[in-house]
Amino acid sequence: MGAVQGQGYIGQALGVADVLAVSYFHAMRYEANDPRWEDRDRFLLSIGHYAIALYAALIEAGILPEDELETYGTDGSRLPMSGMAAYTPGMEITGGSLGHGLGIGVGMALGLKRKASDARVFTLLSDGELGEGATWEAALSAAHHRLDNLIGVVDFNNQQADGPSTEMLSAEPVADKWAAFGWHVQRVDGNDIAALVNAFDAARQHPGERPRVIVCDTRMCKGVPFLETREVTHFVRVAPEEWDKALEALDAGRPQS
Ligand SMILES: Cc1ncc(C[n+]2csc(CCOP(=O)(O)OP(=O)(O)O)c2C)c(N)n1
Ligand SMILES: [Mg+2]
Repeated sequence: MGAVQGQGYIGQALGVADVLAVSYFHAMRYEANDPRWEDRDRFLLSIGHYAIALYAALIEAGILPEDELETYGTDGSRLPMSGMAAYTPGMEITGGSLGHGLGIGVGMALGLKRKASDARVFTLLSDGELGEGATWEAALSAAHHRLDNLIGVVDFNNQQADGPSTEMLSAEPVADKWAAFGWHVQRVDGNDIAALVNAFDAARQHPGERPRVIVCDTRMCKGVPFLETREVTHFVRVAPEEWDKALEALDAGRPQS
């Protein structure tokens, strides 16, 4: 998709791909041919600029057709650059105005409980969003309402628009903060599939009546070494001749099955 458009938030997408893989192919319940199925687990993309990453997951999951990938970011496409619920099957919310996803997740989780549903709400948020007051208001509400059906997933890539999050407005010690707000907390290497599988299992199975959060330390541009080492990664610039090299690096790193 990035190569088609010549741009895109591919640093974020590569960093969070493992988290999405475990979410969609291990942790979540859904029907690919019925994205509005009432009993589905909801996946909320608070960080609308990560849409390119979620489209890839939705294509792999069979919710979106693969040939639509070529239309990414073009006029009339169902795959706009920032995630929008009105356009895309499987896109539960219109995120992108940052800081709102967790609050929406609290509302949905509360609603599902009132309907006696056992569906879960997964909300993917970013380290940059930990600098938004509304995120912590939502965190407070989730614990107050004992929302054990809400799973927050933080993509902690330690990057935001102006530089490393820990230097811009640090949320550390981040696990302690979630715990103080009453959440069941885990912090894992977000590019380690086995660690993610364990964390998602533990989050789903934890018996306490508490919301749960998985803070995932991820690496921007993961899997493409010549991009991983670039200094400015919020919006990584990829030269026209570099797209093929990036795809080759990803193919070379593919695990043997
Ligand atoms: C409320 C709000 N403020 C500012 C922005 C502009 N903005 C878009 S992405 C971004 C960076 C946010 O941090 P994070 O999501 O951690 O960035 P990344 O990891 O993608 O670099 C900002 C400030 C926005 N979309 N919404
Ligand atoms: Mg970030």
